[in-house]
Amino acid sequence: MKPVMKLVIANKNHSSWSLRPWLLLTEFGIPFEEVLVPFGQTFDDPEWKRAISAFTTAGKVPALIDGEIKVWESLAILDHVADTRPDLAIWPRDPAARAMARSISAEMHAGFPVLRNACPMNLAWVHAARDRGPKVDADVARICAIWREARERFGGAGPFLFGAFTAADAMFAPVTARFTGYGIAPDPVSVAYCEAVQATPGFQSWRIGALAEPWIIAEDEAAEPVLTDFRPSLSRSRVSP
Ligand SMILES: N[C@@H](CCC(=O)N[C@@H](CS)C(=O)NCC(=O)O)C(=O)O
Repeated sequence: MKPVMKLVIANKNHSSWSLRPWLLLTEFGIPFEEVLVPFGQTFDDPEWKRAISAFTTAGKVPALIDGEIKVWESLAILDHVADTRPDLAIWPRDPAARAMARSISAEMHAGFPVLRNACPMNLAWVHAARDRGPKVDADVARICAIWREARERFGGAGPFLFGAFTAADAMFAPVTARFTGYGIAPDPVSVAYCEAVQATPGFQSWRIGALAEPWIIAEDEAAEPVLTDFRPSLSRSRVSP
């Protein structure tokens, strides 16, 4: 029998890229073994790099090991999973919806660096809304336009971008965490969409794991006042409101 796939990830509180395939596999009920290699004090910790290189030459997470096959880059992992499970609508079946889902997933994978740098994913904290500058606003506006268009054209009866949960939602899940964590709530569609993704059993289970982690990575904790701290005993570098 083929061994179960191994998904190599890092800290659930911080590793936004790891969240994508983990959420996809979990939401579709696809069995996998989780291998969590915690970051060191920093993202380029040499010990972590050594440990992760046992799984992937890319030296980054996520990475998927499916028997003899190794896949890295979150989007490629989602595609590989979809290839191995044609019985599941991991990408939407309708060609127009599928084309849009693939386009926006690629746009997400390659884009929005300003928002990502300004608002690192940290599930332990909620920060107050504030002006983060026109470049962050531009990223947010484009993301909201994508979500509105997908919901209007293909949302149908379900709460996700293409109605039922698909790989596109897995790609955008970390951005929903950034929106919630930094008080970014520009319109009702984006607020409802963030709530829908974060209400999935997969996201809730990831969050429970994240909040139970004992690790802090100071370089990825935004030096902004914290409104809500879900790990008060651990957050040591925060700025008090
Ligand atoms: N484009 C990659 C990005 C992977 C990535 O940057 N992962 C981060 C963790 S969220 C990482 O491994 N950082 C460690 C490093 O860059 O050394 C993907 O989609 O998988």
